[in-house]
Amino acid sequence: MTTEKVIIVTGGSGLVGKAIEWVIENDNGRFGRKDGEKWIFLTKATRAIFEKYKPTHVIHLAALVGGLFKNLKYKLDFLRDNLLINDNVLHTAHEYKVEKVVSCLSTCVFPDKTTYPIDETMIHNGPPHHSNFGYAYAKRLIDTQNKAYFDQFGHRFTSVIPTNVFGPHDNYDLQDSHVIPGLIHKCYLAKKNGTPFVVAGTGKPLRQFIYSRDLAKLFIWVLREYDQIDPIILSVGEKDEVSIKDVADTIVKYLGFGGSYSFDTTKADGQFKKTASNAKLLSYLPDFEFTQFDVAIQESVNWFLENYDKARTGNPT
Ligand code: GFB
Repeated sequence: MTTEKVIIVTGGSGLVGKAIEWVIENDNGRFGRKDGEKWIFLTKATRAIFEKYKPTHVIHLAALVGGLFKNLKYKLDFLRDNLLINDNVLHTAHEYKVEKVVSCLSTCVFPDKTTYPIDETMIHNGPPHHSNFGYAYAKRLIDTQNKAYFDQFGHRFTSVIPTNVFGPHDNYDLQDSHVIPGLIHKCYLAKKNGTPFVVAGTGKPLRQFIYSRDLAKLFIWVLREYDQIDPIILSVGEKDEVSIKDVADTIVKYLGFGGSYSFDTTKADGQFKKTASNAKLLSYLPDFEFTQFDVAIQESVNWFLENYDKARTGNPT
C-alpha cells in the first residue's frame, strides 16, 4: 500500500505558487492532481505547519523577490532574508524527515562574466551580476545546502533554476515588480490616464521568459520524477530570447495602447543577458510544450484587467 504524499508549498500565494495550484486543480493531463497526493498551499511555513501536516514533500517558493530596481536598493535584505528563510525551511524539513524538497533559484544566480549558453554546471563559476548579488548568493547557497544535507544525512533536497517568470497573480508594484508586470501596469495606467508610456532603460537587454503555468507543470514533474540533487534549468529555448523592447511592444499590442511610448535611458538596464540552455530539461521532457510568448502575455494582460482590484498593484492611483 503506497503511503500518501503530503506536499506543502511554501510561498503558495505568490506567482508560481498560484500557478502550481491552478495546474493541480485544472490540468487533466500528466501534471494535474494524482491519487495519493495531498497538496497544501501556504503563505507562511513554520515549524507549526510541519507539525500540523507532517509533509513528505516540500516545494519551497517562499522568498524575498523583486525586479531589478528593488534588487538594486535592498541587496543586504535580499541576502539576509533569503538566507534565513531557506535555512528555516530546509532545516525544519530535515528535522521532520521530509523525503524531498524542491527549492526555487533563478538564472540571475549564474556568473555575469561567462560563456553562453549558460548551463547548470556553471552555477558557482564566479560572481553574479552586481545588480542582484544579494539575492543571487543566497539562492546559490541553496545548492550548497542541498549537497551538504545529502552528504551528511542522505536527504534528497534539490533545486530548479527558472528564467524570468511571469503570469497571473504577479506583483504589479510599479517600483518593486519585475519587468513584465511592471510594464503591464504602467501601460494600463498610461492608457487610462492618457499619459505617456515610458519604459525604463534602452529596451535592448535580452531575456528568456517562462510562463508561470508552464513552470508550474515542470515543478510538479520535478517533484514527482526528477531524482538528482544537482539543479536543473527550467526555461524556454535560447531562440525564444526576446528584448525588453519586444516585451513592451507585445504589451502595447494586447492593451491596445495608442499613445506616446518612449524609453528612459537614464534608468538602469541591469544585466544585458543571461542566456540559458534548457538542454538538460529537454533530455528528460523532449516534447514539453511551452505556451507561445504572445499567448502568455495576452492571458497575463487579461488576468490583470479582470483582477485589477484584487491584484498586488501597490495601490497607485
Ligand atoms: O524583470 P527585471 O526587473 O529583472 O527586468 P532582471 C529588468 C529589465 O527590464 C531591465 C527593464 O533591463 C530594465 O531596464 N525594464 C524596463 C524594467 N521597464 C521596467 C519596469 O518598469 N520595471 C522593471 N523591473 N524593469 C532580476 C533579478 O533581474 O531577475 C532578480 O534582479 C530575479 O533577482 C529576476 O532574478 C528574475 O531580469 O534584470
